[in-house]
Amino acid sequence: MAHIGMDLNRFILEEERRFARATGSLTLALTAVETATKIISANVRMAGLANVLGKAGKVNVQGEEVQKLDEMSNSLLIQHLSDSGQFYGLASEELDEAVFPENGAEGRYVISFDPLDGSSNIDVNVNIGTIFSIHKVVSGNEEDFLQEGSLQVAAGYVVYGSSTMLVYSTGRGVNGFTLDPSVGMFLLSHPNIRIPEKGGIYSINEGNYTMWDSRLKKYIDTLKARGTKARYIGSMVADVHRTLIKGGVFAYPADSKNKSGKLRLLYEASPMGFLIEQAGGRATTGVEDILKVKPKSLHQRVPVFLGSSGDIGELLEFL
Ligand code: AHM
Ligand code: MG
Repeated sequence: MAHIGMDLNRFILEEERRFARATGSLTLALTAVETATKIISANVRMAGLANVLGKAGKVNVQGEEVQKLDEMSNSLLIQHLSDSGQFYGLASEELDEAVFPENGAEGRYVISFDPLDGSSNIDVNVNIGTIFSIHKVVSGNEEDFLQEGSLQVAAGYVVYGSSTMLVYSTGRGVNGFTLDPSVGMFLLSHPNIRIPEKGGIYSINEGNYTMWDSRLKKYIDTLKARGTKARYIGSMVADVHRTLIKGGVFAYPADSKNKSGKLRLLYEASPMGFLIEQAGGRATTGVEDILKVKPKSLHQRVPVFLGSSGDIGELLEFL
């Protein structure tokens, strides 16, 4: 039985054991994500120092060239996920095209990920994160990445915040693990996360207000008139993490400049939508459920509205 403090590896193993036909492949796949994100976390914690030490000729104290944190995170994930042999293909927000690792030919899964989301926040010491989404291999080509979000076998994120947390779901609820840096292990800290049915917070970049549709303006004006709290970090992982725990609405809508919004379906909208819905909330483009959108391309963008079911229900009445 899961209990507070249980380590992530044991938790994943026990979850997979419940399936009679489980092969252990998903466990190995998730463990590769865990290992890579632990290393990314260690690098994020060193980021300020690495930048300072790296300023002189971009070489750090060990004489190595200082790599940008988002490039480093991307390389680490590609290396560890490829090495695991569990992934037939990888798609990264940082790469134009999908990668099909040599030793992944027998891999049962494809994974899409945003290696370091919220990268504009790196330099100002604000929370950032990694997001991932896993689907089964069905056709053995790029089409495998273009499956609906509802078909994800697992999705999750790691938030590099005041502590590092890994939150994931395999379709049986959402669980959160906090990294204990003294032993280097993720330990169960937030079992069975449920998003409140109604929250008192809205999260949107209001700098874009003049470019919004009048119906969205009216909705946000209504929340303001009611005295609803506004919180916007500008890192989706951190904003969604807060929404998951405290409830409310997170939105990145389409506007007159960005007709499909900013966030990517595969790397951001779909995995976060999966988690929010697994926790009892709702995720929509304003027109249809995010998890029902059939992706057309790897880097497709969609408008995103997600959060407490009560709040999203009200928002949809305005839209
Ligand atoms: P990134 O993947 O390049 O970091 O961009 C995505 C980020 C999200 O984390 C966040 O929700 C959004 O961009 C913030 O955008 P804006 O600065 O336009 O509000
Ligand atoms: Mg991103």
